[in-house]
Amino acid sequence: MKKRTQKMAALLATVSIGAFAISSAGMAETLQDVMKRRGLSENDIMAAAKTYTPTGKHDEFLVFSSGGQSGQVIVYGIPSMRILKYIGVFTPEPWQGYGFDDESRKVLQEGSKVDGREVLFGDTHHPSISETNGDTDGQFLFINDKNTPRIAVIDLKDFETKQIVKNPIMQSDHGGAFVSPNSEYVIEASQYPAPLGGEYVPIEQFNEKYRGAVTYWKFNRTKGRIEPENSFSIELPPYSQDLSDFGKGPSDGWSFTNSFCAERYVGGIERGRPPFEAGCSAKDVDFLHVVNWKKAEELVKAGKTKTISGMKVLPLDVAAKEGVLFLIPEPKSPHGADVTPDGKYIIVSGKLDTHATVYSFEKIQAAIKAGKFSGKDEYGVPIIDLGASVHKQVELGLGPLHTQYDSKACIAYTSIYVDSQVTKWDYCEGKVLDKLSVHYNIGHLMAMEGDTAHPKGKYLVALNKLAIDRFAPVGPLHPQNHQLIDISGDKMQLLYDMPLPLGEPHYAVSISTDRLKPSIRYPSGTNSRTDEKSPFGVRAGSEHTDTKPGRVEVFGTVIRSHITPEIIEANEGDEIVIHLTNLERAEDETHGFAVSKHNVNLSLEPGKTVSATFKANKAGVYPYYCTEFCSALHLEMEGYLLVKPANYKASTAKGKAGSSYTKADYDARVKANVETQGVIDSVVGYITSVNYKDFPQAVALVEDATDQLGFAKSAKEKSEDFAKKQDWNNAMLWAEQWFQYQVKTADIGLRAKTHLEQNGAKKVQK
Ligand code: K7E
Ligand code: CUA
Repeated sequence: MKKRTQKMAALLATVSIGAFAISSAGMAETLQDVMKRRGLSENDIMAAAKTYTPTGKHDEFLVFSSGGQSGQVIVYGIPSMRILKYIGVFTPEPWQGYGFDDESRKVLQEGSKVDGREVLFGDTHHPSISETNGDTDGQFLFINDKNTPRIAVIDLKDFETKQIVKNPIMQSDHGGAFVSPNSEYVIEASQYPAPLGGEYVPIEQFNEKYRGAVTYWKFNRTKGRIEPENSFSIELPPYSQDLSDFGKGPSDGWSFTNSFCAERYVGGIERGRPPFEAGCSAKDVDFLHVVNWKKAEELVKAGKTKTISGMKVLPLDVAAKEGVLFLIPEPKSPHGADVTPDGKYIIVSGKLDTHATVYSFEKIQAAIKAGKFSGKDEYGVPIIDLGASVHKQVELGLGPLHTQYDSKACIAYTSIYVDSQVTKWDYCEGKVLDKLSVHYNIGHLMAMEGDTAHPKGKYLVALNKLAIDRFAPVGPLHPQNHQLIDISGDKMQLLYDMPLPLGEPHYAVSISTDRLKPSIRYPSGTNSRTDEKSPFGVRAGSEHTDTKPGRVEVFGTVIRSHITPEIIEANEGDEIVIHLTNLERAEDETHGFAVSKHNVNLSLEPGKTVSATFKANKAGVYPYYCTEFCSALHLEMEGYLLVKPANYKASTAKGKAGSSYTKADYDARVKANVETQGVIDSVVGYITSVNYKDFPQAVALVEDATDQLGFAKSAKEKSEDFAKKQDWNNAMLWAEQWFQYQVKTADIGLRAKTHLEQNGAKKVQK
């Protein structure tokens, strides 16, 4: 017993000598020595200095990257390139309990149940942050799934997926998710033409019956949800629509979607036909779709739509006739349509052309107004003359793809796929300014807030398709490679290679960290997937279990370091429903909950209520436990699910569980507790002797410590009550629980003390 108290005192002592220990170590090598030993140049050191982020310092920008086929979103910081989180979106993610608790499974299943099948992966391509006046506002994140056309809504208050909407008319998508300047709509354009609504039509009727489409999903910002009933689509010709962007400023109210395979070619290698790749690139131009979505919105309101699979669709002939849809030729098999920050231009690059084309919105409007069309396509859509709408065409390199913008006026960066380069250029003057080689075969690229009305410049990330020789080999499947580039000067400088172990990430978006205001806890008893109070949340002391024939329903809680209840009894074949509420208020005090040999794994962040429903299909003894190392007694955060066989008769055999204790044990425990209180008092003495109230982090820790001390007090009272009744067993056990709360108090107190010492707390006059 005494030993534990001594340990605590030793712990306290290490805190105060820690600073000395650090300064005495590592004196031997100089910076030059390290550079020599590791073969680093001065340029390397400069790059390191520009990215290295010391302990405790935060990144200037956060990035939300597509996780590709992993169906997740990857969150990392810039300039450190440290990964902070994977957000489960279209795929179950066990650590976050995503797809394992009933609440999140509902979100996932709403999006993953497709015509009776369950699709548990997503090919995520383009994330997009909600915008206000064309600038990212940090409230919501959207991302599309190309394979099973869907859009997910992630709330950036807690970085959790809240909603997945399936597109009922498309069979694949690509041109999403991108938001209108005030996030009224999230756009999603189809990729591979197919009959709208998903019916079967022979491929020979491709031109007549196969179609593309673009969907405008109505977003309700107050509710934080997409409203399918207020959303609409526009039917498009069966060209392979590709990427989309919304206009802003002067072009607000319009959207732009490029396309490839305007040839409408259908391959069939096995039938002796040349492949898709030959037929889809045979002609010199494809079409940029120019859409007046505000006008489309009016026509939808006026009832000019037909309904396909529950979706309001503006028919192609109506869109063509009513001035909603126009086409402009674009050279050759383009990829990417990116509106400039001022909304005056749209840049499209041809994968098989060395040029980027800068379209002028003003010229496009003039041509439309004057009715100056070079003709119509087969579906009656007016075609605007390329020459009449172009501002500049600039030769950038082999295989230009995507474009992002700088904080400096007229400066753009375009990814050059075949050359594996980034080209920096001036789209106003049509001049190339700089080129930087990357490794290898860059796809998208991303500048800080580089697709908004006010890009931040500073850094650029190259999202490369191949990693080849950049990292230590880890087998035939290579990591992805995001390369960080400094764009603050005239010349671009490569700073850092980050391997990403999830892929393939197509696009990423960034935001100034200070624009994000995520919460650190939920109001107690919250269903985080609906943002509402859970009907299953309980407070401390009102935990209970409802048992009915065939069903056991537990309303429990978790808090350092126990789960209530600790024993759950059921019969073989019962349905078991466990609702748990995390009673913690303290930051980062997440508990987990897993049941032996069952597919149950929950994550309970402070305040959250989650539920698990499963079948106890086999009799046995199943330990359950907390999966997060939450406290010193985390391993003891455990319990038993006891599943009795059918027709089980209680055994008459005598049994015993645990040890028994005497008065001497109790007295020794109490004596040790009193000494521990002395240690706690000294920590409290230090904290209250400094200006801890000026440190919000310390204040939060002190609040938590005060909570724990309150629990210690009530355990102490219980032990004293049992002592009065000379029930030494229970008296000793409650005295031990009293000690456990003291340990938690001391642990938190020491954390506060360290924080205060490291952040320069000052003595105050009492
Ligand atoms: Cu891979 Cu935007 Cu889907 Cu280009 S996309 S690279
Ligand atoms: Cu709670 Cu470990």
